[in-house]
Amino acid sequence: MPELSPDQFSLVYNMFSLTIAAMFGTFVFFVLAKENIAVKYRPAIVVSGLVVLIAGYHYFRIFQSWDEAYTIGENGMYVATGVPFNDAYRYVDWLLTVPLLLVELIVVLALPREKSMDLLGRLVIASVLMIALGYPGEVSDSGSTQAIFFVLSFIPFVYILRTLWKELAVEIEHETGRVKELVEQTRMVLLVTWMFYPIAYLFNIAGGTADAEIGIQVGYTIADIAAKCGYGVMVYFIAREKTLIDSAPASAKAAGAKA
Ligand SMILES: *C/C=C(C)/C=C/C=C(C)/C=C/C1=C(C)CCCC1(C)C
Repeated sequence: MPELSPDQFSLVYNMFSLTIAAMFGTFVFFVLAKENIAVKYRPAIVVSGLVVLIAGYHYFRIFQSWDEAYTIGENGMYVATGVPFNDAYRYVDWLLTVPLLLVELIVVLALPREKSMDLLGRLVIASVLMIALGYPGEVSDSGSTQAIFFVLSFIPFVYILRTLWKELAVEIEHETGRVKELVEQTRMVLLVTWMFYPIAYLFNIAGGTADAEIGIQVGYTIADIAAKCGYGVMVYFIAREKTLIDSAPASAKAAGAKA
């Protein structure tokens, strides 16, 4: 654990605190907003709520672990207490939440059952592999181990993004108007936010300096808020729009389809 200046320590401390607030705040939003959504799309909102609840809990533990890992030394810098900072909370969190994020999207699209199951099966397996293969590199101090597991984890990462991009493009063609726009935007949010993770991971390879440690923690934290809260709210917008369309009279639906 590198020595940190008070500003560096506080930046991470405050980012963790902000993330706890964002996760639980978004959870309350989903609980309240669920009522606006037709029963058919509600599971997507329930899963979005689960994701931010699970992540909020893990951030609480990550926050505690950060606080226990450092103490103020005689030189006024933050030094390691000897209690290791627990990276496993983050990876356990991803192992649970990443497949659920993919479920959110597939459920709200309401694809034909067989298509949903096929896509989900492949994406969930790939996402579990991606996280499980990233972990040994994240906790290793050896540059070559970090690099090898980066590459191994990157393979399922590309597979997921490519599958979502290509296969969802076909499904998006069937959507119209506002829903189509929202699905395209949500897919883009997923792509951009997920790219933050391998970039933040690269700070590991840059070495165990204070700046690298800050880059990793702040990078993952910003990515988690965007990829869970921001993306979850996008999924809610899709569900809301589909609810409105489904409950509109048939004539309005036809007009909507033409627009
Ligand atoms: C809410 C948490 C999310 C969306 C986490 C996503 C995590 C990734 C996309 C992680 C990807 C990684 C690589 C592609 C290579 C290096 C190791 C990882 C696990 C950081």
